[in-house]
Amino acid sequence: MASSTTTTTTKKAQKDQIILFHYPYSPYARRLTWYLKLRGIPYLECIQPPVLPRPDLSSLGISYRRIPLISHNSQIYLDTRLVISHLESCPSLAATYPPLGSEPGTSDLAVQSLLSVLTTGTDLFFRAAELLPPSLPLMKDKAFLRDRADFFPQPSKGAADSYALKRAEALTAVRDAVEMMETTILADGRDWVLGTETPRLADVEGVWVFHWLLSEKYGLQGAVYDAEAVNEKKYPKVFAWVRRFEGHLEGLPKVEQGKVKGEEARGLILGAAEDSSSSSAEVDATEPVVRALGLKRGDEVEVWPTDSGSNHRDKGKLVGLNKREVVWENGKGVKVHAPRKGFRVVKVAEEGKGKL
Ligand SMILES: N[C@@H](CCC(=O)N[C@@H](CS)C(=O)NCC(=O)O)C(=O)O
Repeated sequence: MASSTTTTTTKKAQKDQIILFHYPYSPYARRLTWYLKLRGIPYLECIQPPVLPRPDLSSLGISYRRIPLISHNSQIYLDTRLVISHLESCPSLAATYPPLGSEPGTSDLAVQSLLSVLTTGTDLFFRAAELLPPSLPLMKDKAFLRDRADFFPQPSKGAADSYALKRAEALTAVRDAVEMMETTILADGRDWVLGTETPRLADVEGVWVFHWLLSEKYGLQGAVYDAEAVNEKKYPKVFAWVRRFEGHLEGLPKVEQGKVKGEEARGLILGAAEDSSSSSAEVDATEPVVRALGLKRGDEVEVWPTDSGSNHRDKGKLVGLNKREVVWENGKGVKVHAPRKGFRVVKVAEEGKGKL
């Protein structure tokens, strides 16, 4: 949302240094830049091309193809769900930048978590993506369309739904989510999801898909192609919430410290990768997947997301695995963290022992 300056100075790795790898029109990336801005957490950005290849990431030994991802203290964190929960629970950041999430043991935390499930754990994002207007220049770009055919789960053979029906179903799914927000959480006219003075993590979790589709300034114009289904008269509270959120973010000071090119980002990350060897993650022997696979620290594992971009799989030596995350060290010596939710971990079969 905010613009940033280009820096030419060479940067040194600093404590709590965050590098955000993204491209600005990614709605998932916006979810993260808003989160960082609301907390006031500074970061460097390393802008990535919207389609593969992404040599900046391959040179760090990363096959994962989704955007955004971050490095924090030279370790890589994949997927906004893990990035946010990692930043929320990081004690050194919390000392300066108070967390945005709700307290454990509260119904507010349930609302926050369920909104996260709605926007990142259901098919809502995929349905919203089906509403990308065909008039968009990107939608006429063959290279982009080929690239995204590798990213999105492909329909099963024989599913020959018409384009019009697919879009109508997508709009129906989006309409239902808008209606749910209008008639439940926002129904009493509150400004923010939890009735707070300013937006909290629950707002970030909830608003980003709606903002992507409905914002007049930054949204996908023409995505909601049938104004009869979703319009401001029918859903005034949702439209006002999206606008209020955008206005609030625009009023905050910027937190980007500048841009770094891939080479500089790589220098910062690889240069300090050895210092990050004291990762606290351990392999939790009580985890069902650890038991099922007989996993131990140091085992060679393969990890990939199951909902999209599943053709891009990472391998490395297992460092830790618990309820929240799996951590491995890749061939470049970089520690990579992925969430357990939405990711699969398997042990790489040893030569001659057959596949798992
Ligand atoms: N669950 C992931 C989803 C991320 C995602 O789907 N990002 C989209 C961009 S909005 C993406 O990676 N698209 C394909 C690409 O850019 O290569 C997250 O929370 O980070």
